[in-house]
Amino acid sequence: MVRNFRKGLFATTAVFGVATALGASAETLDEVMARRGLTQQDLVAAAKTYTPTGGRDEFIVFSSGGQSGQIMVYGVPSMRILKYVSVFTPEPWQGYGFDEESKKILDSAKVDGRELHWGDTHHPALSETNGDLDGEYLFINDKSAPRIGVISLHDFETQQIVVNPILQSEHGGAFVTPNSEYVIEAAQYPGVLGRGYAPLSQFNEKFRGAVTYWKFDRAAGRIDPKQSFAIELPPYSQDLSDAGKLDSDGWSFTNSFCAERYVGGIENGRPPFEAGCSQNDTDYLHVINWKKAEEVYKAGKVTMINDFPVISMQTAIDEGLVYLIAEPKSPHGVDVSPDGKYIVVGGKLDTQASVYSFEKIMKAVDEKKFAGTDPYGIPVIAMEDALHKQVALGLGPLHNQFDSKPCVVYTSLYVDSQIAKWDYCEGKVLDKISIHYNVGHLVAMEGESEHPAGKYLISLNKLSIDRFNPVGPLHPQNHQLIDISGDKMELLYDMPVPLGEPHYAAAISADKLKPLVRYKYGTDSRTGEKHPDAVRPGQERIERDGTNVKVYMTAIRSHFTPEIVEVNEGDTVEFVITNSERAEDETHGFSVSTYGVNLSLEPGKTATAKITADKPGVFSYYCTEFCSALHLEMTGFLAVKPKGYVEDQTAMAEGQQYTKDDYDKQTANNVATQEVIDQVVTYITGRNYQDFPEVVSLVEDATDQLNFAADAKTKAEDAAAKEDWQNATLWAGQWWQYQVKAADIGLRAKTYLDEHGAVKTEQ
Ligand code: CUK
Ligand code: CUA
Repeated sequence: MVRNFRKGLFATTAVFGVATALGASAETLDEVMARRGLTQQDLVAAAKTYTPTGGRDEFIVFSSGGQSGQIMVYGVPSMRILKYVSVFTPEPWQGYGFDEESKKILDSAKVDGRELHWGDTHHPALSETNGDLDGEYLFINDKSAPRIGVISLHDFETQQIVVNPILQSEHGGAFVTPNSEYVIEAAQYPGVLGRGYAPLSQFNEKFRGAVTYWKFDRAAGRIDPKQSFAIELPPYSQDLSDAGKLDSDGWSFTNSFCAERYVGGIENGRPPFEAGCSQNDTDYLHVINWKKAEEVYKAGKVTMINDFPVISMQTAIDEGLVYLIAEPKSPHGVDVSPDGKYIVVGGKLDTQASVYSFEKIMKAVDEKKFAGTDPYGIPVIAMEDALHKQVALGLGPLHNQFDSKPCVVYTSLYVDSQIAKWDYCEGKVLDKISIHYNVGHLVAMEGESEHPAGKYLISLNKLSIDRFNPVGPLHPQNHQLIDISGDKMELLYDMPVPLGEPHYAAAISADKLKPLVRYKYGTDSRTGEKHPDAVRPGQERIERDGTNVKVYMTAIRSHFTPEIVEVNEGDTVEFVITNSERAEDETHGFSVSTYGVNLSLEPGKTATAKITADKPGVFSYYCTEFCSALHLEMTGFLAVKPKGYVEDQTAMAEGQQYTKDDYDKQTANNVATQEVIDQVVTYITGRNYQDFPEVVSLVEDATDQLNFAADAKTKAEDAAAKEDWQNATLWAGQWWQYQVKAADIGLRAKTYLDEHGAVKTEQ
């Protein structure tokens, strides 16, 4: 074993030697190009996206996961997927919806008492400070049930889900105001506010849309429903929204696609919704003064619906909160330019994109220059009084994203399967690129902030048709990476997305994200607070209160404490487990066979698995992450005694008997192992390791393990003094286990120092 350690220590150098030798005899670049049929242009694209081993990405994308109810996180330009963050859907790997802590979040996400096991995520929004992305929080909507999820980017976990009390359907969320004061959520399909009933024949009178402004409490990192409000809107089928910024800060914009207020009914011989909702040439852009609406709400001029404050349409008209502007046929995306001066709208059934001027809109509002009112009395501003430019782009303009270059915007053309690059100030097309196929949203790096970062654009395509190896009738979607740094757009990479149908994605500079490496000891990750039942090693115990059994447990490589839990049939058992590791990435799992339990215990985290022991038997629990060489040994038994079972007092029969020889062999091995550890320690402490925070934390971890080793050593020696060779040998074995872990961490630290150019220090 000792020899193996030495091998491990020096193997790295040998491996590098071999790799170099192989490289010399490998194919040349020309040969690879010929064999794979690659062009010069392909090579340039590859060089722009290829990320060598150990390399990191410049941007991080948070893509909606559509029907999965999750969010997909990937890097740009490599397009490597890094994580799925579960929001509305249980996800076993991360224990989301399996530990009691996260079940509370999913419980609070019930709608009308109904537990929902999925969500339709469309629009992620990153939190902003002064109009720029700050990398702290992420919000996302569920279109199928009107909900918003709040994700902390400190650990990429869902912290909260709020259910909209008045909407039955939503789509125009999540969009944030420039200091994340509010998260905007607009309705989609009209309903009776409060999810009530009215006959469809009274659609015009009883059905409504609305926009909700969810107050975000930055200090708490949560939406505060008690400070949130909504504004009642006509039943126009509101669609996307965006918040104003700079010049237009304090205002928000929401479009709509069925101002016809058409109600279909194919079964009764009526033309379908699609005919009735696209009959008129225009729909309405809603222009809303949310700052003023906030004052109106605070002044109490609201109606309570399902205990939620709603500003009625009449109040909104009286107070001058809402205006309408005609927008071309069945619009979809509405996006405010980085300087806040323009609002760009794509009309799905129009070939043009329309650019509205905020200055002109304000002029009409100030001069009360209206073309009339809608059927509900809301002032309508004439399109020509608000329009800056209209530009013919192609068929099916949907969504818009802004470049770092002034006045440059990119618009997706769904029907044409193209992206148009154009100048919204001058109103001219600059370039077009074909994509494969049917693009929905598109995302440019930080393209929604006041300071877009440019460089890359991703086309989020709905269909992939024939792009990838076939996997049956259900195809992945296709995210295509486009280089936008030059005058011409350049397609770089296709990424299949096999999760759900992504709609929008948000992209941020990677250096703005500062996620945790480990939790503070004993953290309930779902609240971010200290878990009341977290224990440290040595404090583990089993407590019984009637038929409730609580197991205060720790997990560390490679054992749970306690390892045997005995309960009675019918007991409720709660395993509250703290991962007492400090080492980066040393996550343990916890499963109880046949009981449907899986926890994810990242270093420092505390989580609870709760079961009803309704089936007598002996069930193993085990760690579900391959955490060390002795991972398979990270196990234990839950013994569920049948009702009325009478104990019989037999002592534990050992499978193996140990002698003094065994003990001596083990201790000799341990002493030799210690020499190797000492060498590694000398190596590390002989270098400026304290300049490397990563290494400092590894050294702390190793020190922890060595302290455990010392403790096991004492136990072994005590047993040996009593000539109890059984326990002496077993404890000596455990002493060695801790040494192995310390050595493993020490080697990680040594490798890190070697790779990061640590220098020798004076001893
Ligand atoms: S929507 Cu799907 S492509 Cu929900 Cu933003 Cu336009
Ligand atoms: Cu812990 Cu495997």
